[in-house]
Amino acid sequence: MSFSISSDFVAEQNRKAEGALAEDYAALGRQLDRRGIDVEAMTARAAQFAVAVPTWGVGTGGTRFARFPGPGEPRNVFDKLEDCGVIHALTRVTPNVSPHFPWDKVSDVSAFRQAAASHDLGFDAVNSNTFQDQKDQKLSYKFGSLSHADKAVRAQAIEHNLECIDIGRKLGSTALTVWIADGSNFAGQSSLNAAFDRYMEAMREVYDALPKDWAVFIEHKLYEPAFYSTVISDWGSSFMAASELGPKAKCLVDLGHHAPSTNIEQIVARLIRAQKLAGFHFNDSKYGDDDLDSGSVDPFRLFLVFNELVDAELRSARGFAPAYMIDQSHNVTDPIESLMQSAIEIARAYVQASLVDRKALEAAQGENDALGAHRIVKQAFITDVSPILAEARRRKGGAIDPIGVYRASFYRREKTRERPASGVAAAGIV
Ligand code: PSV
Ligand code: MN
Repeated sequence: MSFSISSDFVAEQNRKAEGALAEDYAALGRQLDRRGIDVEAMTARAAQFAVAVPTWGVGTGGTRFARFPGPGEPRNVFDKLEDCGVIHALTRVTPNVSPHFPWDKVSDVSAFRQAAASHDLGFDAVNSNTFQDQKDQKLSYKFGSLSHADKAVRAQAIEHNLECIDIGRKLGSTALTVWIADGSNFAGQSSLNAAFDRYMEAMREVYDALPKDWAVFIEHKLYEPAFYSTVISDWGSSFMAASELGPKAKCLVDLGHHAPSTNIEQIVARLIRAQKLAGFHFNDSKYGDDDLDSGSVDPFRLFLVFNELVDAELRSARGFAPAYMIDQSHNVTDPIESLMQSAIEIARAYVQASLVDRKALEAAQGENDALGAHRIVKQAFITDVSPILAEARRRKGGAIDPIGVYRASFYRREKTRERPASGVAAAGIV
């Protein structure tokens, strides 16, 4: 029998924290009431918020220098789902997982789907991987995949994406996220235009194979692993590609994939306007694509992104239905703890952004009251909405203090016994 955290254990732990939460919730309710905000309405918003967890995020990540495996890491996709299930059971904010293929490839897709359901999990976008060579792969992606100079390599990469759609269909997913590592390391190595044209030709085939209710999410990234040029380097290239492909193609924003100090919330606003915002890979960073925990470096930026998202939601912006997913690499923490903390921080930004007095903001903007407008936004950001988040979790059967309960359960210690180290696990845990 594999160890799991029982709902009785969560309830027992919650009992110790319920009194304090009730007091804090009431106090916050009075504070918001003075601002004309109904705390119950905010708790209802928190309760319906969801962000998907990446299956690759529950294994310990690594850098190009080293990977330091953690104890009790998942050994296969079923272990990964079990860990994702814990994250959802305690936070109640991560009902879906985003799988990555071939890392998550299994011979029996329905067993994969059933295992997810047994942990109360569904599926968000499926991710293809043509940025690595797999064992027994015929042609190499060393010099690119969908934009490779050789048509045969492009065909192989297209085939892989079609297979991802096929698996995703069986899982109940409705979107494919395509990130390619294609690019060049030397000026002159690759024709900037021809590579993009080849990419478009290949993506056309992927696009044409999308089922009726599916979308393809194009994920841009400025650099890495290519260090001179990247084929889909920025939201301009992604937008150009998505626009040419058609309405089912949209642009996915990974927060770590921009030049330092890029105004990401403005990109988000533009993509919303163009009805091309696919969704997000949330993470945080200080320098590059650091894949740190969401909200751990720049929570204000995360809030400002949600300020645009909530604004679009509340004014029912056309075509607005973004997919929220986490994409992080956990090198020095327990991945389950990092993902729980991150999901909570993302939900926090959503609720904080929901507090913005939008009528007052519009008035201040109209009057060119720069500081007044800023204070309205800032007031929402500095409001501690923790009691709302905790109360939403409690009402949904989650933990008031997810990380505290997780630690008290000794889940990791139990998994360390159940999952002896193989010494080969990697981010993809193939
Ligand atoms: C690339 O850096 C990326 O953000 C893409 O989303 C990949 O699928 C993911 O990381 C995992 O390598
Ligand atoms: Mn990503």
